[in-house]
Amino acid sequence: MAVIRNGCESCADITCKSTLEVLSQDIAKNVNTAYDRVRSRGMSACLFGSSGTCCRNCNMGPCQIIDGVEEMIGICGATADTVAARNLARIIAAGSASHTDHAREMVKGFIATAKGQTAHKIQDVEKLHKLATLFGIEIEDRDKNEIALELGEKALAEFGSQDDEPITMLKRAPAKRQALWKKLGIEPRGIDREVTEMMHRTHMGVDQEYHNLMLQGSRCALSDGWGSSMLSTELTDIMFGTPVPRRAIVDLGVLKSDMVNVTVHGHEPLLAESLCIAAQEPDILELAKKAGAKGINLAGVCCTGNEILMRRGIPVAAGFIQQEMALATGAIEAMVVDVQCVMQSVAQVAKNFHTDIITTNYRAKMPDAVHIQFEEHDAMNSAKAILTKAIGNYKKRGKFFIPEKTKSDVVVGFSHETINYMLGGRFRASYRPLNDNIINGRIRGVGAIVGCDNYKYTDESHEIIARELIKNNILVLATGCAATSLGKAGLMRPEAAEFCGESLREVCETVGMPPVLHMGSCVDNSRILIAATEMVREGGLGDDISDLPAIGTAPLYMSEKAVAIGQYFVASGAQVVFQSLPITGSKAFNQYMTDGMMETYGAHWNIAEDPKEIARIMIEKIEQKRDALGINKKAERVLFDMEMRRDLGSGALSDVGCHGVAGPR
Ligand code: SF4
Ligand code: MSK
Repeated sequence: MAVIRNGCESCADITCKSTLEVLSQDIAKNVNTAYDRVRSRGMSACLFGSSGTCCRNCNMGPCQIIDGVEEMIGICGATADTVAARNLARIIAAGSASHTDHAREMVKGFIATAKGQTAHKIQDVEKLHKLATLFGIEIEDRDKNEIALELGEKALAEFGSQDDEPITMLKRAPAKRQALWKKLGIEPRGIDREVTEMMHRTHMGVDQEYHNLMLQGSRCALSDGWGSSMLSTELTDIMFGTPVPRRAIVDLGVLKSDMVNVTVHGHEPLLAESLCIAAQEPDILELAKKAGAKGINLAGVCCTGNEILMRRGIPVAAGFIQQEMALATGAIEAMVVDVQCVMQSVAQVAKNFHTDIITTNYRAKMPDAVHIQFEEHDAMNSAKAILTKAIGNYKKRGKFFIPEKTKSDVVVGFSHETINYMLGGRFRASYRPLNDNIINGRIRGVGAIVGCDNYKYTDESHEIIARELIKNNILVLATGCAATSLGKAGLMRPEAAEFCGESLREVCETVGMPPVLHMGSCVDNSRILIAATEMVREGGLGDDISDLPAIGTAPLYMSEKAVAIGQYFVASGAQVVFQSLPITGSKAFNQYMTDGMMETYGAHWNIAEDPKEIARIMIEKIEQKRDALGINKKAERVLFDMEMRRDLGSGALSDVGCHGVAGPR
């Protein structure tokens, strides 16, 4: 029984309006949420677990280690430094493996599409040619599907490569960074190989030196960021279209009282894209009408939501922490899930209502859910079977509550290409205007807010950080559930320029863009790597990512994937700030991660709990980079004259459509 949602000692207060509205309804009185479970457990988290010093890597243990206490080292002699480093390295391996397995499915779907075996088509031929050229594939006078097939096969080979050659995408990084990785011996080879080697090196009695463990930790994370995640993002764009700015809506108010509500939750967009197509098929619409509904209302949850939001303008109902609340509306006929970030509790919440939880991937089943396997080669029939099941539930819907007024407008779809066109124009697409605006101080720098939601900290954290950053003229890039939360906060509308400092406001108003740019799902953090590389390539801001006035944060991280992302950012030269990391049980390792890594990578991890403190650190680091670049002379206030406005305005959102953004497809 769950009524007390606020005031829980182990979790932060809920401030989200739609969550509070839904949970205060009578129909939600039996819904048990993550907040309730923390409260009812009545115990705080294990200190050894939270500080990274519990080892269960062999059966002589588990061993709980206390740093500096001789009797409290492992039975095998492992110290707190070794155990904390091994544990963190395994988190990175698990996070990288998740992105990698997701990416492999996307590459296989891409190959099937190139062979004409799916309902999809190769859409972005320009990007196909660019990537094919990077992979050394001939493009002249060749059919797009033939090129795509060769590209897909070469991409797939990178997963299992046994050569000692670096993965292909690494060539996209700044030359100086590539040279550093080579010198350190951490250029990723086969993508799967780095995860396997990480798991091997953390087995009992293998690598027992934390610097050395973290070299492989970096290589493993880089194989994710510059390997699997980047491949996934790029091939998904080629197949489903590279995102362009479009308007959409987010929050629980996107559910519809007179339609069959189907939420799509998880990560791999192959399923979601197929559902989008199937939901418009005449036979499915007819079936919905027969059931008394006006049609099918698809809505996203978590990162699948971000994928279809970016490419189709399909609304997002909820981020990670709201998945139970979405069900508690009683208005959802089916929640269709695939992999990652699906709480097991959703099947229990659904039991209170007419809702089916439909698992669709053989890798991810759950007790009390219905399983309908999604077959990529028979995608339309799979998608129709899922929708038919959902339609069958519509008549069974009982009392429900949709917080209809709680929804926010957003403009999304800021791929790195869009940022290029947006500021430079389609015919002279470049990052020059962005770099120039950073150099002249109108934009002080770039802050990335990424990652999950987490019941442990206030759900306003993303918003607090973003508001501080834009107030201080820092442009914000967002991905994952952080992006959903910032959309809900109203910061992804061009009108949010009013919350910016004066000079960022001028830039946003001139271009017509929001000060917080939605760049996609959690695999799409690779877009941020590319954007950073483009800024370096454009010139004037140093010759490596570590020179840029840019920094990232995942303030409410929950998933192991976020740690892998944090480490590939750091190893790529970008500083990050997290609210916590399970490394504090080892003084030396903690010191290395939060300071010592600077010497190796020109970047390190920062830890701060309070969102305002996170923002302060981000601003301070950005100003330090500006000082080092010599661009921190007190910026004269330069008002935009007509010529400047023409320069900026000629590009962008007018070209790619932000003043006249696309609506939902
Ligand atoms: Fe204990 Fe060492 Fe085994 Fe870990 S590997 S459980 S520290 S004996
Ligand atoms: S879904 S990894 S909760 S961002 Fe990508 Fe959201 Fe974090 Fe999952």
